[in-house]
Amino acid sequence: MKNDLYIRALKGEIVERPPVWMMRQAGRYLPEFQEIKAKYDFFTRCQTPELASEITVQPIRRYGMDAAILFSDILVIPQAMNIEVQMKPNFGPYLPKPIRSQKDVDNVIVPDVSVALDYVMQAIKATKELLNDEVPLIGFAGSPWTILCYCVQGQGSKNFDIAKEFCFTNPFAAHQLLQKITDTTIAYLKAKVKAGVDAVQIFDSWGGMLSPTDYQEFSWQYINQIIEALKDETYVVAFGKGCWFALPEMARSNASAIGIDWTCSARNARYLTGGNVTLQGNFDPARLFSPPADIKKMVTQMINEFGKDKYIVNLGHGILPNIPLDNAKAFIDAVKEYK
Ligand code: 1CP
Repeated sequence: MKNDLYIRALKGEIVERPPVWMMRQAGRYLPEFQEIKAKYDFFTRCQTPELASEITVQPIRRYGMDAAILFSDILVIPQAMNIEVQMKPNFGPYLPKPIRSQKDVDNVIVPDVSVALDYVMQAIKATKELLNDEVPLIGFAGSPWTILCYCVQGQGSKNFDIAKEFCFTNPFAAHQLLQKITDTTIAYLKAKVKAGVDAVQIFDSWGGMLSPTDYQEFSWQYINQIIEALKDETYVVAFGKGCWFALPEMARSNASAIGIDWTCSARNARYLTGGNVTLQGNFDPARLFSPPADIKKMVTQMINEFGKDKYIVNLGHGILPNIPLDNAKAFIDAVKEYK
């Protein structure tokens, strides 16, 4: 690997400067992505290796981040499990037959991922060729809880109230569903590693919807199963949005790094994780609307606060679709210029 800064940070090695990439960097704000998006619908882009690999490398070509993340979506998992998932333009994910009963859970399958998600493995192989060992490739999956949220709610939500109602009125069925998603995700991430990804990230985007106690029961124990199953094969990064309360527990796990959202200070994140774990984050994505010169100052300060070692510079959540190109560039450049 010509640029292995990201891997070295995951190993906790001393580095000249921290590595940088941006969550949701592939697809969203780049004009070259918008061109492809205008021609092909969402799942065609995911399922065509030439398109998925091209979208994956677009941000690397333009900005030179230290890692690429495969263009795909967390919802390819429920789709492979026999749950219909549509991606509606200007609306987002839509699942016409949400899971609401034990019978619905019984109908969910744990698929052979090497068949059902072979297109993802082909996309990884095509991307590795395009990347030509310049930078590592990150594979990802949603946490079982976050996937359950969509499966039960049927669409995005501000509070995932129906998903929580299902868990609290029918915990037996909810845990069965979570275990099926976990088993599928483990097989899926193992196949991704075999296909060539250099690390994997688990997105628990909606973990912060749960109380600390419910987080342990409905989210963390399943994420931890995934970490334990993958830890000897690759680096696992766990990112939970709104999950600062679980940082001590996360830091005790075998994850190689922990993602931090922007509501937690660097100092608090280091304190809660014991100071010895690699952390990733946590620039407020909306702060990329500030003028480029201000972005650079804030990024330098963020690195000083986290410390340059055991640290991966990132946003605290995905980049917003309407961020000016020069502002994204200022974010990446500030890290590369860090002394
Ligand atoms: O047509 C389109 O382009 C639709 C927009 C889009 C894109 C570009 C969706 C629909 N998914 C994606 C790609 C995607 N999704 C990636 C690829 C790599 C990248 O962009 O860098 C990744 C990593 C994801 C992960 C994802 N999808 C998450 C977890 C991360 C996060 O942002 O919290 C979640 C929650 C989703 C669900 C999803 N897919 C798409 C949308 C609009 C949403 C969110 C809907 C909601 O708010 O509930």
